[in-house]
Amino acid sequence: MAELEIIGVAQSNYVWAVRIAATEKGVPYKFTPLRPNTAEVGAIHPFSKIPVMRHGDFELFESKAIATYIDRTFDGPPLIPVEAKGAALTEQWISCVNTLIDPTCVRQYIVSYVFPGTPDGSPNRAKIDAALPAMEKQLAVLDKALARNGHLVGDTLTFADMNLFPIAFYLQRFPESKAMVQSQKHLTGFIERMLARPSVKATTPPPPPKKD
Ligand SMILES: N[C@@H](CCC(=O)N[C@@H](CS)C(=O)NCC(=O)O)C(=O)O
Repeated sequence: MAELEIIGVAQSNYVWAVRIAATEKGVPYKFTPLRPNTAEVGAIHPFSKIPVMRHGDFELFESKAIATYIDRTFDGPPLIPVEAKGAALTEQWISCVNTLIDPTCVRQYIVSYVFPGTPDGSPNRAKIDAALPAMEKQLAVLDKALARNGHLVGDTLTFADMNLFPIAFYLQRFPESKAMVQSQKHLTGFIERMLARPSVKATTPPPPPKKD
């Protein structure tokens, strides 16, 4: 069988989730580090976002679609439960994280620190402060969900957990969100357990360079 190729930037939460998924599934893959909005990525993704995937002559974009393809194509532990309720709950949490939590926690809050777009490059305080009330509520929802069994769905790891983990990990890097995560013990425990997994250790992106 052709080698799977995952394309994107290692630091992207969506790329990281897909790499964790391939590793959990036990699928060897080639990682091609390419930025969004490059010709190669744009040749696969119509809006030139990452991750994109190639497997032989089959090309795919969207992280959930890529994870589903990996799950159904290769042998290995299921990333998405086969039975209807588990599959639906996995879909539910992926959709919730991608449409509600990522826009607030990553695109609004984290991006305002990392790519602030301010004249002097300082964090965009207005955008950060505006995100905080929604983030409080969102992290409390995640904590409650994780309180049941330590996973978002059932009592085993699914792609819903893999999809959430990179966001939760990055939230620990910034002051307000670090404090919020620390106040949610089930979310903190989830991050610690995920960090101990070989799939996460094998795919963790290098830390950002220290600023002077
Ligand atoms: N729904 C997409 C989201 C992908 C996405 O937004 N990727 C970001 C990086 S984390 C990106 O490519 N951003 C570049 C841009 O929007 O121009 C997925 O699940 O793959």
